[in-house]
Amino acid sequence: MAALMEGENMRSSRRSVALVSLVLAAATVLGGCGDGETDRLKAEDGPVEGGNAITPAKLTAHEGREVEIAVTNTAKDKQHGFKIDDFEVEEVIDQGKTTTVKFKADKAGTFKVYCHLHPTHKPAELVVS
Ligand SMILES: [Cu+2]
Repeated sequence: MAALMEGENMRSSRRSVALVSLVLAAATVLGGCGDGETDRLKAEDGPVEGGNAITPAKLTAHEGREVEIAVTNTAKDKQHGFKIDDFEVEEVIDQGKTTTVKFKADKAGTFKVYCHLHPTHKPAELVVS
């Protein structure tokens, strides 16, 4: 019985060592590349006064960075889309849910951010500079 338990402890401590090495290796890789910065943004997609809109109307990001936009569909009754052609972003978000889209802002400019499900849904713009 004692021997069994000892064996179990050995195994779990070896597993911890392996886990720590893995975390250290990951930290080294991530810390090693200088352009690993991420712009984290939030947007809402759904009903506003007079219709539907993606807000804020202007989202900004830095050229060359990874971008994460947490998009919340604020509608109670239907799905909305979130699309940015230039960065191949296309999502359909269920009502009340938040989806995080990720892409690399690898070019500068002003890009249309829109709902591809509803043509009258007011778009926003993404400015990368
Ligand atoms: Cu929509």
